[in-house]
Amino acid sequence: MTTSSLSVAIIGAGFAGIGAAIRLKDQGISDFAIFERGTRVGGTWRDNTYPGAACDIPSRLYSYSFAPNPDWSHTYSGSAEILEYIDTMVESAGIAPHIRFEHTVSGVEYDEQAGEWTVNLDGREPVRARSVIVASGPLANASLPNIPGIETYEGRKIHSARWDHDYDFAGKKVAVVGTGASGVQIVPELVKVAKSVKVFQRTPGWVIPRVNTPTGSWLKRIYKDVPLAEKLMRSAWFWGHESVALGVVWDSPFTRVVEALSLANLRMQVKDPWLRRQLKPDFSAGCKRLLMTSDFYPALQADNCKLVTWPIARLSAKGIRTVEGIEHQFDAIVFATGFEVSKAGTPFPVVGIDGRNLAAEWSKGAYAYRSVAVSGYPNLYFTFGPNSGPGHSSALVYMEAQIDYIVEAISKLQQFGWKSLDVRPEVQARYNKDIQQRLQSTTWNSGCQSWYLTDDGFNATMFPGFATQYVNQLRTVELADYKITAASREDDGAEQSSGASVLTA
Ligand code: N01
Repeated sequence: MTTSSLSVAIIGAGFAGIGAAIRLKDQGISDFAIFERGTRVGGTWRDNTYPGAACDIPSRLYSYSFAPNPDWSHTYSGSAEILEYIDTMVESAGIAPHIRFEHTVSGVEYDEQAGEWTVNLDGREPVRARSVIVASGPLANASLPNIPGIETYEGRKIHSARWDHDYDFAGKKVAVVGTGASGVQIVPELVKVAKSVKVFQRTPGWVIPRVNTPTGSWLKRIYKDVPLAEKLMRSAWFWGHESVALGVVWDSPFTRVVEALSLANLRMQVKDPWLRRQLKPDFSAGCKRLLMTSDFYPALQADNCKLVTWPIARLSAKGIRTVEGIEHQFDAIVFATGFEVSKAGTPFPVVGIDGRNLAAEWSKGAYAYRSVAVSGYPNLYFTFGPNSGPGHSSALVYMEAQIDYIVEAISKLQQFGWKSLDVRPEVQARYNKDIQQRLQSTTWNSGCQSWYLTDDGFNATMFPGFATQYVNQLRTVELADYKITAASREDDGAEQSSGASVLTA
C-alpha cells in the first residue's frame, strides 16, 4: 500500500540531490521529496571527515554556478567548509522541509499502466512518484579491502570515509593502507600526531603539487560586490582545467609533459634515490586519478614515517604481515582503500517496463544515454550516472549540467501533461558505441587498474572528452531522442507516439 504520490522522488541528499532540489524549485516544481538514508545532508562530504579531507579542485569551480560563494577561505577548501556550503544552500533555498532523513530506498519499480514509480523504503510504506532522480552517488559505500585475516586484527580498524573521531592517534603506532586521493591527504596529518606511521603503498601515483592560498578579505569583498569578478575567476579555473584535459584525458604527447612535471616535483621533493624509485609510477599519468598534494612526499620523509612497498600478505592479530615474512605491529590501521563503486549493477533494485531489471542489464558494465537516462526505465534519471566522470575538471560542473537536463525533462513532462519520457534504445546504443570507441584512446583505458574499470576492463565511469563537450550534450532535451507516452484524455491508459508529435495528447 502506498501513502502518497509525488511529482519527483530524489534519492540522496548529497551535492547532486540538493542541487536537483534547488533547480526543481527554481522551475516552480515543489512537489518533491528527497529520501536520505543518513541523518544529515552532504553525502560524500558528510562521510569523509578524515584529518586533511579537502577538495583537490579549486572551490570556485567545485561549487554550483547558481550558488556562488564569495567567502571560500582558500583556493581549495576543506571538507568542513564544503559541508557548510551545502548547508547554506539547503537553508537559503528552503530545501529542508523536503528532506526525509533515515529513509533508505530499497528499490524502485515502474508501473507502466499508471506511469509512476513505486519507491520502496526499508521498514516504511512505499511512496509513488512520477519521476525519480537517483542521486545516491558512486562513492557512497566505504569498503574494507578483502585482505586475508582482516577480521583477526585486534587493534582499531578505521576506514577513511568512516573516520573514528573518538580515537586519539597521539603517541600511537599507525598503519595507513592505500595511497590514493584520500591516503595522500591523511598521511601528512597523522604524521603530525602519531608516534609512528607506516604507509603501505601498492601502486605509486602521479603527484602534482597543490598550491593552496588563503583568500584575502579584500578579495572576498570584491567577489561579493562584483559578482562578475567571481564568474570570471570561475571561468579562468574552468578553462585552465580544460587545457589539462589534453594530457590527462587522452594518452598523448601532453601526457608526457604532465609526467615530466610530476617527475620534476618528485626530484625536488624527495632527495633519497631509493625512495624516489619506490614512488615513481609505471603507468600513464591520468590513468588513475592524479594526486594533487604538496604535503605527501615531505610527510613520507618525516622521522616518524616509513613507506612500505612489500605487498601485504595478511593481517594478523597484532598488525600487518608483508610477503617477505615481516610482521609490522600497530595500535591502529587506517584503510584509505576506496569505495565499493557500482560500475556494474545498481545501488538498489531498479525494475522498469515489463519487469526489466537494470542490475541484470548492467551486469557486464553500466551504460546510459548521455549518462542520465536508460531505455526501458522511463522518467528515471541518474546524476553521476555511467560515463559521467571527469578526469581533469570539477564534478560539480558535470553535475550541474546533468541536473539542468533532468529538470528540463521533468518540466516538459509536467508542462505537456505527458505520462512518460523513455529514451529510444537505438539512440542509446549509438551513443554508447561512440563513447566506448572514444574511450579507447584515453589514459583510463591505457592499461592500469583503477576503480574506473570493471574487472573485465570495461569503462563505465569516465566521459572521454572535454567538460565543454559533456556540458554541451546536456544543454537541451532533444525530444526526438525519446519515446513520449501521453496520458489519455481520461488519464486511464496510454497512447504511444513518437517524437514531439505527441503534443496532441
Ligand atoms: O580511493 P582509491 P580513495 N591492499 O580507490 C589501495 C575521490 N576523492 O579513497 O592503486 C593494498 O583511489 C589502492 O592501491 P592500487 C576521488 O574521485 C576525491 O583514495 O589499487 N592497497 C589505492 O592506493 C578518488 O578517485 C577527493 O594499487 C590497497 C588506494 O588503496 C576517489 O574518491 C579526495 C588495497 C585506494 O585508492 C577514491 O579515492 C579524496 C589492498 N587490498 C577522494 N585495496 C577530492 O579531493 C586498495 N588499495 C575531490
